[in-house]
Amino acid sequence: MTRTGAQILWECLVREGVTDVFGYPGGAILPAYDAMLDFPIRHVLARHEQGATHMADGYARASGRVGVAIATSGPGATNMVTGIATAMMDSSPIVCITGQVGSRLVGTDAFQETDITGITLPITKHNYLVTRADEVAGALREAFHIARTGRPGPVLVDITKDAQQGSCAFDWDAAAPNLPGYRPAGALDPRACARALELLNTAERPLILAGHGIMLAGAEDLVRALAERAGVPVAMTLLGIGAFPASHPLNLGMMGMHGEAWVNQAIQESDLLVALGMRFDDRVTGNLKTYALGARKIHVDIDPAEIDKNVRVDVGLVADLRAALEALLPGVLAADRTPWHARIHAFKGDAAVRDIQQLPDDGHLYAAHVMHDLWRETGGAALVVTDVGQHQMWEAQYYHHETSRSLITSGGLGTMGFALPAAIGARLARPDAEVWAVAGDGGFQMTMAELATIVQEQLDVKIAVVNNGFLGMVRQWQEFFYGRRYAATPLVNPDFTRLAEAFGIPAVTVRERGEVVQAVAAARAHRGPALIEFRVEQEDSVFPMVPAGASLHEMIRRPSPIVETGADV
Ligand SMILES: Cc1cc2nc3c(=O)[nH]c(=O)nc-3n(C[C@H](O)[C@H](O)[C@H](O)COP(=O)(O)OP(=O)(O)OC[C@H]3O[C@@H](n4cnc5c(N)ncnc54)[C@H](O)[C@@H]3O)c2cc1C
Ligand SMILES: Cc1ncc(C[n+]2csc(CCOP(=O)(O)OP(=O)(O)O)c2C)c(N)n1
Ligand SMILES: [Mg+2]
Repeated sequence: MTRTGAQILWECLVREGVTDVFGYPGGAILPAYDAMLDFPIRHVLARHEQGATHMADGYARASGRVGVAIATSGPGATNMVTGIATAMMDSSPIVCITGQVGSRLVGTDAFQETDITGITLPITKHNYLVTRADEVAGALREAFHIARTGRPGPVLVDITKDAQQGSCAFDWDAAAPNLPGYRPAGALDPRACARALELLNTAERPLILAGHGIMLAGAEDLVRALAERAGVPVAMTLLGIGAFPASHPLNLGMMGMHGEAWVNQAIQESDLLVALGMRFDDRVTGNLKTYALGARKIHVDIDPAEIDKNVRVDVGLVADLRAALEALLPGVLAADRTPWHARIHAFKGDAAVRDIQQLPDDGHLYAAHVMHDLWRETGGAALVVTDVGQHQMWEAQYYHHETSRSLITSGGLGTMGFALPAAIGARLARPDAEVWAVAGDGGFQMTMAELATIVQEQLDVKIAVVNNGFLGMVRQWQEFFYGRRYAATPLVNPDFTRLAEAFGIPAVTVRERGEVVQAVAAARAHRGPALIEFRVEQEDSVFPMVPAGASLHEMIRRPSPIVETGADV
């Protein structure tokens, strides 16, 4: 069967199960776009290639399937860089396809030539430069295999224009991946398993640190079984939120820089940390020299590079988490750890009265209230995609996620502009889900052109813009650590409601707490996209906070009873 390289590209995508791709055309990828029309593929036209890669990423995180983005050479390819790095840091499986100048022009500074495989080498799991039609199928099949297996991640396939135009025989089977050096998951070491069980069964104050890898492994049920059988409380990383139900009695909440005080205190007092699919990010550990000094540590991770990388552990199990837990569970003894639970409960102390939720409506609109009301009004069942900043932390604290893959957020790279496009991808992946993009006024403006994509594709994405008139998270650091010198953080914003309306999206502004529920209800009742701008307190801060580099127990607690903000004085 003879096919052009461009036809082989789509034939392979279809056989890999791809139904939706996100992209932006241009000269070097035109043969591929032309061939696309003959295949059962839905193409979503982004307004910027960064948006297309975040869409593919959101699609992957919402569904567990590989997301696909496509762009032209040169500026199209370089615009993808931020989205690729975002996916790399958070282990998200995407395949990015770029057009490249003709193979004989490579290296001549041809029009729109850029060395995208060179540029993305450190931010992809793997990448390919394909210069012949007969290499297209093999590269694509490997790309999908590498993106989705082992520790997932982004793979880029750069295809020269002549490779798209040239013809060759197409043989799917002959193009099957053959990667002898690639071992996606290691075999379990029985001695390490036995040691892990010994530590777990004899611990008095164990704690599970639940990470993103639980969802990537599809091991939510096994983690729950482990926690329940052994009575082990569960703390979550930002990206682990949703892996264990928020309402479960063993769920403590988020750990780390903006984690709850009792969670960090429990970590510091624990005698065994069981780290499952998490990578001890610095936002999680604080100062490593003082991190959980009294605790033995078991670390299960599919990537051997993560074991002993930041935190030295007593037992490292390099394996897929599902396989590891299946092996461990039969040896886990049932245990009553009530005294430990009671101790953690005591850590909570006055945290409840410090919590902003306890405050009566004092006429101010706090972002935390918005998140709380959004949670209540959506019954905790929405798929929320957040941007980066204060609103992201408030969402993590006050929207309680019961189900896996219901919070999508850029954790490792912390990419502003992520929310809106990633929500588009999530909505396409899960058309039945109620999808909310929650963005700050700063980050929203980085990718707000994707409102046009939402309208063109007729997608039902609800949007909450949390407008505090600041690059809030940076302002908070300036307030705490730079003597309130607000260098380049105040924002003069457009009128977000009129902006949305210009795109054809209905919008309202909410200024008071009493209006939040009604606005959310109206947005939910509307079929199609809707935007709510929340004008929140301008100089509010996220608490608790472990200052960068401080020990986990040295938190700046929520002031009691409440933050006096600039507007109050
Ligand atoms: C403004 C801001 C503030 C933040 N504050 C906090 C905070 O307070 N607390 C917090 O927790 N985070 C915070 N973060 C996020 C933080 O930077 C990290 O992104 C996050 O902690 C990483 O979580 P993780 O280790 O669970 O996930 P990832 O970084 O995605 O790591 C997943 C791990 O799972 C492993 N894995 C993948 N697949 C499998 C498998 N099948 N089996 C076994 N293992 C697997 C991977 O190898 C990897 O080691 C913040 C981010 C921002 C932007
Ligand atoms: C692309 C990018 N540039 C800069 C930053 C640094 N940064 C982190 S949070 C933040 C402020 C975000 O402001 P906004 O979107 O208004 O959200 P808020 O913190 O006010 O909720 C900035 C500038 C970043 N994370 N990403
Ligand atoms: Mg802001």
